[in-house]
Amino acid sequence: IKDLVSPYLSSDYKHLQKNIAYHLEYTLPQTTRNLNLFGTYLATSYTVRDRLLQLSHDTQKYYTEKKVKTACYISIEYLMGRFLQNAVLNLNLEEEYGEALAGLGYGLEDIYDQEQDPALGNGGLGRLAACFLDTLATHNYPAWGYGLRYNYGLFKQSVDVEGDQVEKTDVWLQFPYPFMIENHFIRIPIGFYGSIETYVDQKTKGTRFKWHPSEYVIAQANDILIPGYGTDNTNTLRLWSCRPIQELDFKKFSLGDFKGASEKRLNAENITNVLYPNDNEMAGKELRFKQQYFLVAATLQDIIRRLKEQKRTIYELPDFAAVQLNDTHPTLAIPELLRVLLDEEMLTWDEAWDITQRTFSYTNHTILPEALERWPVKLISHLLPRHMQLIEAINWKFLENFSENNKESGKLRKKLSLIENSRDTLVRMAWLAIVGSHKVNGVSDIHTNILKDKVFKDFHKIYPKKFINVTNGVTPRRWLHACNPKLSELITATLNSNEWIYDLTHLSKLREHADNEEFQLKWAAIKLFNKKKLQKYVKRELKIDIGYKDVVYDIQIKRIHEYKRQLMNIIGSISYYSDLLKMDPKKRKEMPKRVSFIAGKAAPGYFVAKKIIKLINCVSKVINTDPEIGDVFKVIYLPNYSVTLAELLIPATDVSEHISTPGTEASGTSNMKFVLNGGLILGTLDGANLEIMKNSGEENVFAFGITKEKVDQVKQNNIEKGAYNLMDEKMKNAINLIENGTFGNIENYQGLIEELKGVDRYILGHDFAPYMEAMDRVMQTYQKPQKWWKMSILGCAGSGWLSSDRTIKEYAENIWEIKPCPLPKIE
Ligand code: 26M
Repeated sequence: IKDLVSPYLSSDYKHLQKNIAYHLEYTLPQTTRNLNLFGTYLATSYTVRDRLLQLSHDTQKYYTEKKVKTACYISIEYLMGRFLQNAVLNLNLEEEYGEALAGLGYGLEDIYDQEQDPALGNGGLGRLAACFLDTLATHNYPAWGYGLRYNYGLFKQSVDVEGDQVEKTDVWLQFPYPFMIENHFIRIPIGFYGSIETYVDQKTKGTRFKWHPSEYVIAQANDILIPGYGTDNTNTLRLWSCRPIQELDFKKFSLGDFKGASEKRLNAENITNVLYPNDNEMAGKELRFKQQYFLVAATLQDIIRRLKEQKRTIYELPDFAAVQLNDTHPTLAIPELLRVLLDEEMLTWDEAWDITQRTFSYTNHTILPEALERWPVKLISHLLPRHMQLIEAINWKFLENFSENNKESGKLRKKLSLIENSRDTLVRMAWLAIVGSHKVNGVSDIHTNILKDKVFKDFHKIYPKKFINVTNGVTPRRWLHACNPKLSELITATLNSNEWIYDLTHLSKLREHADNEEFQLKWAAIKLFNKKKLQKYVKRELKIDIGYKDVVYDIQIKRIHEYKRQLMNIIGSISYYSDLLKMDPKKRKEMPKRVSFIAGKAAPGYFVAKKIIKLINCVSKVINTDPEIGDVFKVIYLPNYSVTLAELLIPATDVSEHISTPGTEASGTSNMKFVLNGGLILGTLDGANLEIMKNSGEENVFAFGITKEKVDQVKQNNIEKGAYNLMDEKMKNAINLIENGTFGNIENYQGLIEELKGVDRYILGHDFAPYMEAMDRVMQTYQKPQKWWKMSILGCAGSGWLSSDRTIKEYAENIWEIKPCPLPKIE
């Protein structure tokens, strides 16, 4: 049968044209006689999808034959970015598609530009999941991604005339999304609410339980195929969407115990309607909890179905799938699997618990207390009564090991308990994830150490080997090869090979060119080219004229959060502006030029973050329109930050800011992307900054500020003496400018300024002077091109280990115990 379809998939450009024409005429309501850009993008995408489907079929068949163990990554978010360019590059068909489309009168770039970003994630956690999928396919690992297909992704952001963030719904499914394939054969019933039946098992005479949900919905599979770079292996990202149960589904799934009790409510809400826009903060909404259960219940049924299809027994589950929980959001998978094994597969508790622990592992991404998930026992009992019962049983059996006898161990039991008795009775999801997994990992050295010594200290004492570090990484395919084609070409030409694209350690060979003037000039010319592209974008979108030659492009792009300290950045800009104003105009004109870019969204309910955005915009307006300042200094806020915008910004950056309070940013991943693209880092001793310094050389990073060990002392001082009394004079002056109305009515910023003067939780005041001093070093260094470009090249040369390929190898070897399984090449 394969011979029937394979000729259709030839990669000759004339053939591609025929395929595109076919889809225009027969898949879309279009014709080849009146082409348009969007239609051609869709038709082109369908031809790519055809090829991926073929490869995916081959891949699944091969994995089944080889009986491989598979990694299953469960994540409530995936921030994939655009698909078409990535797929075309990974399939190595860029030339052919270029030619095919040129023949139809279109440029490849313009076709790529038609695609909108699927924004099914908030930030770092979702983007990391996307990088992992690229690596897993590229390195031929058998793997599945599981997530949710939200109808509405992360809101679109604009800024109004007052400088406030405005949110608009992201209706990404209003047009066809050609890379997502609804799989009509995979529909899974998911139950909620209901009651628990207790009965005696006739064989063993033991008590057994069965959950009878009173409501069901259907989980519908939507598959996105994930191509690897330079390989035929093609994995699947399966996104579940929720649909109401129909008469037919009842018959098919024979849900005999459904009593028709609440038929009306079945259609009342759609569980996968919207992505919660919180990042590093827990949204304690019932619907969010339903999303989490819906995701894991569908995923586990799917995994077990695939296991049984291969005629393997449930006891083999841990050798069939390694299930990674991306943060605690999918932690309900633990009681859910236990329920299936006990109540449906009729295993004993010990058997079921052993299988569960060997199947799961858990990654923590944050230590911020407000982000640690805790759900009310009341809510769980109502929605998932059997699961609550099981969580209690897990807790009880776990705490059995710690005696109640004396005061000390009583205290310990309280700390270890999965259930917290505060004002509300709450389940600590991270505790549940730790107890139910065989491995727990942090995402950078410093972060893992904090987990071991502080956040999960008591658990670390009990299970010292369970806790490991796996430092994050980023895919060099999207974050260098695709987004910075000129630099990619230069590296390939210099190293005489493109092997670095899938083995990034090859970049170390760039070290020998770091001092070479000719090479430095080529390197710098590419940066300038990318800056010009950004400068044009700013002119087109914001109608602001900025320079790009001999101007430092300084950027901070990430979600707006107090701990990330965008506020310190903008107060720094105010201070710099006020210094410039005080200068002799002649001297001012000779100052090195800088544009300071900031981008990032604020969670709609995070009022402090929204005030920070407003302040940035109001400061920007004053500075950018001040004739005294001219092009010496500009502050630009770029609305609607996205993966696609990052692909434009990162290659154009001279220096990027990663300035979180030490001990708060688990890792950060954009810092890695900047270094990879020859950007320098201005950063604190936090997250992955520290490891970048270690690998690229301390002298190649503009580091500043205290170590995390000193943070508590500074905070204490702030509380005792009042932060304002300890604050640096320059910062006081800048705050004074805000207070006297230079940037609009002070009432707009009330909460912000009070916090800074009072407690200053994120110790901006303490770090302000070193921050300004470090920025000064940046500006001074930029005046010495040979030094600057050497730092830039050495940074990149040391970034081999920042590849997610290295990260995934560690997961595969130390946690999942899976091996690459490359499809044999057919010549
Ligand atoms: C939780 C409950 C309800 C609604 C939303 C959430 C939630 C969603 C996303 C909580 C946290 C979320 O993301 C956290 C995150 O992105 N953390 C980042 O993870 C990156 C990858 O490991 C790290 O590099 C960043 O340092 C870390 O902040």
